[in-house]
Amino acid sequence: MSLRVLSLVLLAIVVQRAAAASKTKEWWKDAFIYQIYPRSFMDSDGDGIGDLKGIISKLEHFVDLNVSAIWISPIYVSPMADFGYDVSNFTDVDPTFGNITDFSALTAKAKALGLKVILDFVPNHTSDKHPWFVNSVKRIKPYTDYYVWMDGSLVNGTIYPPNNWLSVFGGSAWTFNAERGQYYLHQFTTGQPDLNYRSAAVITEIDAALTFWLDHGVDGFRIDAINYLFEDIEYLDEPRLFRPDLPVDDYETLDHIYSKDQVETYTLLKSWRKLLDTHSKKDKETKILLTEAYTDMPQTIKYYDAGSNIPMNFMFITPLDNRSTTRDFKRNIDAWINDVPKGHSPNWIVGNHDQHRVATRYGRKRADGFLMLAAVLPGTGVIYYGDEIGMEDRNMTFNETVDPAGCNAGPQRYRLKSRDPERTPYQWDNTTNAGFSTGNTTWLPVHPNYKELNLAAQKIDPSSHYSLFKKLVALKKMPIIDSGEVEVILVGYEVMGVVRKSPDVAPVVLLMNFESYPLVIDARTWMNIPEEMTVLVSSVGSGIPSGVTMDTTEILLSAGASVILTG
Ligand SMILES: *[C@@H]1O[C@H](CO)[C@@H](O)[C@H](O)[C@H]1NC(C)=O
Ligand SMILES: *[C@@H]1O[C@H](CO)[C@@H](O)[C@H](O)[C@H]1NC(C)=O
Ligand SMILES: *[C@@H]1O[C@H](CO)[C@@H](O)[C@H](O)[C@H]1NC(C)=O
Ligand SMILES: *[C@@H]1O[C@H](CO)[C@@H](O)[C@H](O)[C@H]1NC(C)=O
Ligand SMILES: *[C@@H]1O[C@H](CO)[C@@H](O)[C@H](O)[C@H]1NC(C)=O
Ligand SMILES: *[C@@H]1O[C@H](CO)[C@@H](O)[C@H](O)[C@H]1NC(C)=O
Ligand SMILES: *[C@@H]1O[C@H](CO)[C@@H](O)[C@H](O)[C@H]1NC(C)=O
Ligand SMILES: *[C@@H]1O[C@H](CO)[C@@H](O)[C@H](O)[C@H]1NC(C)=O
Ligand SMILES: *[C@@H]1O[C@H](CO)[C@@H](O)[C@H](O)[C@H]1NC(C)=O
Ligand SMILES: CC(=O)N[C@H]1CO[C@H](CO)[C@@H](O)[C@@H]1O
Ligand SMILES: [Ca+2]
Ligand SMILES: [Ca+2]
Repeated sequence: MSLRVLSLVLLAIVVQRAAAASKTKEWWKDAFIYQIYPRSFMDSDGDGIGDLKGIISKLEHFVDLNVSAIWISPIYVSPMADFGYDVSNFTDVDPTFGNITDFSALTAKAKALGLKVILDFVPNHTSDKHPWFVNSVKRIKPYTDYYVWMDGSLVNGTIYPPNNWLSVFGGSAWTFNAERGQYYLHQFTTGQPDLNYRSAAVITEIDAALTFWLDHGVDGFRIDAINYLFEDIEYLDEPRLFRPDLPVDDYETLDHIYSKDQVETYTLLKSWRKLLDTHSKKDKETKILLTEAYTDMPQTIKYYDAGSNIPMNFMFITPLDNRSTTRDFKRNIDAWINDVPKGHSPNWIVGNHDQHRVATRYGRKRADGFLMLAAVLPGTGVIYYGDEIGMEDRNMTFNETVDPAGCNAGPQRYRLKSRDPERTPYQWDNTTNAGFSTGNTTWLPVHPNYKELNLAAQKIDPSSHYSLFKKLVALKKMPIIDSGEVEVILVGYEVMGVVRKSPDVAPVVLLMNFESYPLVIDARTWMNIPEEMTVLVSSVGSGIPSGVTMDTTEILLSAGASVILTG
């Protein structure tokens, strides 16, 4: 066989592989998902709070970025004690955000634009204003056992909670209800009673709610706080941890062996998987589940087999300070790539509404590096609104604090707990309220840096965060990212490198300088890559222009800078 024929045969094989791959390709596997915090995205009516019509008016932004899906934080009817994570009706939209007609308009327009819509679902608890809870207090059937009710213990005429469990937001996880004469469990605020998932009626109600939204055109759900769904039925005290640095009623002072991560969770998730699958068949497109559980690696991986497509990987988020080393990152990335079960893919969460913004966690310079890492590694990347323009936290005074997690912590400690700093309005342009609202005030103050840091300014700047992120979305769709070999290499302990290789195509290489000083590195020797490579993208302020050819034996990376090379 001549060389020419051989190469034609090889080409045919390659093409065939690509065709087979694209047939089984799931839309969310080599994609970016964009989280919208609806109160803060776009306000259509000037009341200072973002809403569904606001989101609809900005859907083109996602088409422009070319992200695959938006995930919308809760929009359900809610007294807003926890800004929508306290639901009082699972099958209707809160008037703050609009109504169900607006929601249907949103999914219809999104569909027309080729965008998927994922809804945040909050199954652990409802609001205490939910009619189910109101009826449960009165022991009205069938609601009597919809919640976790327990008798208190009476000691010398005083009534005490059934056990020592603590709420995530501080204080006892139990609140006495005088009308019913019992305590109810609330793993979050007192206004968020935990549903009782040992009640078949509750499971039926929740299934009905999921079905309702699938019928309204959603492409999947992000399940909030899934590992809090079940509690051990013995209700024993949880072991105390030695934490003299914390107040005695701080959540972190207990080892939550009975109130979190119970095995029953996985069985319940499987039933939701089945429910979604019937709709996938109907719509001929996979409905997906993202699961949120801040827990250890083995518990997280188990969610894949129970039906989660994206058991959220918080490894970029949980090292909340700058102390994590390149070695820690490499170990964790390797674990995620190796431990994900066959047929599934990893995911990389850059930020969310519960954590300081990536630009604040890692500093402006390093933040781009984490977006680049989420793009270069295989699997799904998830960003939080504003990450694409490098939005930063805004400090709040205690008076400005509205988040229950911050308010409950009091004026001395609120900064440690409040999530308001990462929830400020989106910075569209340099006009009043950053173009977010025409109102006189906004529900949280706009970050004062909006005059310089905004989408409009970045759109006309080819070296902005926005321009960088657009290139990363395109990079994520390259076949080598989905299916090429992955190698994480430390260049010394100061630089982390990721090499992606695939037969017959040029490698893609990411280099991240973790240090706050410039470094000259010989990446070629460390990483076994070509001597000459072209810059695909670089972090803002790195001083490295896109498109230039670099000598990989001698790469200068300024403090915190990252670069992606190919060729
Ligand atoms: C957006 O992504 C799709 C694939 O998901 C691709 O076909 C299309 O070319 C991309 N659009 C742009 C403008 O890059
Ligand atoms: C939720 O709202 C819908 C629409 O207003 C209503 O039909 C339904 O009864 C409500 N559900 C509950 C449990 O109140
Ligand atoms: C939703 O609000 C719009 C006005 O914004 C109105 O036209 C529509 O009838 C409302 N739909 C429902 C179901 O109330
Ligand atoms: C209850 O009262 C008795 C008698 O006054 C006392 O000895 C005991 O310590 C009290 N127990 C608690 C838990 O306060
Ligand atoms: C991390 O470092 C950057 C500067 O490199 C700094 O701006 C940021 O505040 C630091 N974050 C923490 C939590 O220490
Ligand atoms: C925000 O508050 C923290 C903690 O008090 C402080 O270290 C930091 O400098 C403040 N940042 C700004 C931009 O004011
Ligand atoms: C905080 O608010 C209270 C009452 O609303 C007011 O009395 C106080 O002066 C405010 N403090 C600051 C620092 O703004
Ligand atoms: C905004 O403030 C102006 C001037 O104080 C006032 O006339 C107007 O009614 C206010 N608008 C709203 C929506 O509150
Ligand atoms: C506001 O932004 C526009 C472009 O988006 C720019 O032309 C204008 O100079 C900016 N104005 C100020 C005051 O910065
Ligand atoms: C991590 C976390 O707690 N996420 C959400 C869990 O649920 C609570 C209560 O609904 C929300 O406040 C959090 O945002
Ligand atoms: Ca509004
Ligand atoms: Ca629970």
